[in-house]
Amino acid sequence: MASKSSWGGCNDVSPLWTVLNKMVPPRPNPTSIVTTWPYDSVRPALIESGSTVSAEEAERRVLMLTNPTLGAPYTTDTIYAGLQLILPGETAPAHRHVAFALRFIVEGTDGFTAVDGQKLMMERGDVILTPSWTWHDHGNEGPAPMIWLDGLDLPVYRFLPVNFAENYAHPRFPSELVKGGKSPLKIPWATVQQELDANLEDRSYARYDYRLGGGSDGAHLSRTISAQAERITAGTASETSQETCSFVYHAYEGEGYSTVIAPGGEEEQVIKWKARDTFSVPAWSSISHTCTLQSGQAYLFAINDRPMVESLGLMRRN
Ligand code: 1HN
Repeated sequence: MASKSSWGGCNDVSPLWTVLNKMVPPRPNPTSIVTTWPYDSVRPALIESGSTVSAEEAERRVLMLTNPTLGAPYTTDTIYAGLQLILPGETAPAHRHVAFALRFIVEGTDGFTAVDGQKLMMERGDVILTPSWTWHDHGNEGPAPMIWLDGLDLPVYRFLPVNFAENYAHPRFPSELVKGGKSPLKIPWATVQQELDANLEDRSYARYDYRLGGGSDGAHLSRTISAQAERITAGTASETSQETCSFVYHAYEGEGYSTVIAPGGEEEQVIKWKARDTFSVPAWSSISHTCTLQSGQAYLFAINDRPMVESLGLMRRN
């Protein structure tokens, strides 16, 4: 039973004046905290899960990246992320749900996601979209494990409880390989890196916001969560930014560190990263990325909640 509140002999009322400050704080106050998931720690556990449960049995064999202050499904206050494994020959059966998903491919070849009949092959760095209520299944026709980072808008459905799912009658939804591999539901890494590397000599830092259709004026990848990628030249740091968005960062290539000051916190946290590491950044954190390579570039991918924050008129930045 829910805990009872009462005041002045009246049931189911509670005095606002004792909690007003907490409800209307002097600055944005996310509950989630900066958390890191080094790939060297998560990968062995994920591979172990491969001998514990099959993809078919699990439906989705995923290690969720859970924020310690909130637990599942929270990686940040608004974003869910997890690492999913499909072994050679396995199928993750077809289903559909209201929640939107995007995937960033971390390792493996010849894996696929089929979305409403389009079979999309997965390659490292690709982003694959599963829009709300589209049938989707995954498979691995290659010789090695396929691993990717899932981003979903699941936390949204804790306050808008309208998410639900349906299983397809068969493991696979009928699909056909997409001709030429091109689809609005797949954004290859090469196109993103091309954007980031434009004017490489003039800019030590670049950010690319993923948009539907690829142009700079298209819509975000969904109405809830989207993604961005960043490039940092060796030996340089990005300017510090602070936004009312939260982020799940994933290092694509290179090495470096990010310095983060969470809202209300005085202490700077230094998050060291290299390729395939993941870390969460709460809303309204001050953040700057440094690439510690001797030469070349580091590339970061990040899932963000920009679409929600913008469309609700809540975007603020410094
Ligand atoms: C889901 O459907 C997938 O389709 C991945 O691969 C992760 C986490 C929670 C709920 C549904 C997928 C998920 C999920």
